[in-house]
Amino acid sequence: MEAFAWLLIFVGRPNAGKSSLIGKLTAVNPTIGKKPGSTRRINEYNLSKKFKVVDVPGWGKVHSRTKEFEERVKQEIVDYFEENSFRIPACVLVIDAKSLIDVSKRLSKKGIIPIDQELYQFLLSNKIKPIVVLNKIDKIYKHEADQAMEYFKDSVNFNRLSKQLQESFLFVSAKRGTNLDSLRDLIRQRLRDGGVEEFERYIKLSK
Ligand SMILES: Nc1nc2c(ncn2[C@@H]2O[C@H](COP(=O)(O)OP(=O)(O)OP(=O)(O)O)[C@@H](O)[C@H]2O)c(=O)[nH]1
Ligand SMILES: [Mg+2]
Repeated sequence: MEAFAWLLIFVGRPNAGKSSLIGKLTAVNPTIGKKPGSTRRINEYNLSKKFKVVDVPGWGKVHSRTKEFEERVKQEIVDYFEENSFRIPACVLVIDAKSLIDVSKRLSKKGIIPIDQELYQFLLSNKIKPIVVLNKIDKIYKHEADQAMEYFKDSVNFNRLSKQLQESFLFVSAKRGTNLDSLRDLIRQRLRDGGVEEFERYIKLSK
């Protein structure tokens, strides 16, 4: 049987920058790609014998892939979280700030719950306290980033969240390195809260 390990997970839509952030914050180098769908399966990387960082494929539509592929990936992710939620002290929901507004507004007009919000609720329902990062802020103006953040917070009923969850939303740029120290600190805080502070040292800005 596989030895027990704690998990730090990065999830989000295709192309949001999950693999890039893992590359910046840990010693592992996952595949990064220009096109959505670069990460094809759930990849677990050992940071130590008892601690892994998990790079998850994008949740949602990838143009070059079939509907069946998308559904299979979603099911794998759902199963993975349901099986492992008890050993996930920290989980980062990565959102592409630029596409958030475009996509979300279009969908919510049609009465469809946008994917990033759906994912957030899904994580909460699995007793996970997500850290939300709006990534790629180097690509947009500050007022657009603020607007995207407000929009996201509204759609997940920010005011009703616990104080700890409310303090777990931040802007970052994996590309420029903006605010990655704050992200690192939040992840470390979650590890401390989960009683696994011995793994804090694996979360550092190494590149
Ligand atoms: N401008 C900009 N580009 C970024 C940033 N973070 C990631 N990217 C780029 O976005 C693209 C996707 O990055 P990945 O890290 O592969 O994204 P992912 O979420 O792992 O994607 P999938 O595995 O396909 O779900 C790459 O071209 C990255 O270089 C950022 O902060 N700013
Ligand atoms: Mg990836």
